[in-house]
Amino acid sequence: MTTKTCILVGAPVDSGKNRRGCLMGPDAYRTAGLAEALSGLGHDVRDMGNLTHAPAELHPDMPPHVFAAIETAGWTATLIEAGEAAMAQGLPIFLGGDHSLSLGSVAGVAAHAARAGRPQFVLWLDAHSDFHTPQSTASGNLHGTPLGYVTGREGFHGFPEVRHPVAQENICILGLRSVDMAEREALQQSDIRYHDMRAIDEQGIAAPLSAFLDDVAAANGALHVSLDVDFLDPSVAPAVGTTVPGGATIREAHLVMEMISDSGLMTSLDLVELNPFLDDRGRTAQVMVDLAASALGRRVFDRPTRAFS
Ligand code: Z70
Ligand code: MN
Ligand code: MN
Ligand code: MN
Repeated sequence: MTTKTCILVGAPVDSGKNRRGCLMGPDAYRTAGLAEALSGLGHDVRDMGNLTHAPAELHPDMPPHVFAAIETAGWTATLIEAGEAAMAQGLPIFLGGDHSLSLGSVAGVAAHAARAGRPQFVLWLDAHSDFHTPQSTASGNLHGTPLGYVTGREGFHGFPEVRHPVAQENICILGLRSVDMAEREALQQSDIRYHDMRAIDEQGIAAPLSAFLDDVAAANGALHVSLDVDFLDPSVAPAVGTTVPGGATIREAHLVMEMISDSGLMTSLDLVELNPFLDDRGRTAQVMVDLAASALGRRVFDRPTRAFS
């Protein structure tokens, strides 16, 4: 595969839910050897260090049950700017941080794509659909809202305006097995494509992913991949606050990453929801680093490059 300039963007976002610990994520990825793994594959790696969030103010229309809305709004503004800037330098890898960082990372990379005249696509690897709005969330946890925000759903009062919403039909979610009622209805009415674990058990994970990658290639799209730790089964990735049994295996997850790498289409990546406080001797951080390496060309044996469109 071609050599990339990988821009590591530390985003110790911990405001997207009540349980603390994701702020330690960026350093756990560094400790597990992310930079060394990527440079070992021949990539140029630049670690930008950790961001700190911009100040923000509470908007009177933000529902009061929403947790830490001001801090997350500040992170969103910071990450939009950092994401757009990092896209101009290479392939950003956002080191989370909880999934509320993706309000900013996705909006930022989408702004870059819009300026380059390319459609933005998003592959969401997650047990959850994260399609809530601040009004529809029952938990009040904004890590359950990034796909709502970046597609331009209403109600994110006090957050930066989404100037370049991601088209629903350009989003594919894989791994679903925990979807709230309000989200289910909104998802079913949307053009987002989603494949729950039952569909993956029945058809395998390669078929839906391959169809999506074909569409990205045909549209000359930019592809953002957002990898939530809870996409994986908790038996192999315990370091996450919201464990849901029945997740992807190590083999399924590596296959997804290898297919992404073979496609040559990925332009940005989030590694989110790692809570090192809950880890077992660093094994979840190591799995996430291994998966990032697979997405960036690590192989046992090379295969002939698969043609996407
Ligand atoms: C639930 C909520 C969620 C991630 C949990 C869970 C959301 N739908 N997202 N973990 N990454 O609270 O809105
Ligand atoms: Mn560019
Ligand atoms: Mn998530
Ligand atoms: Mn999740």
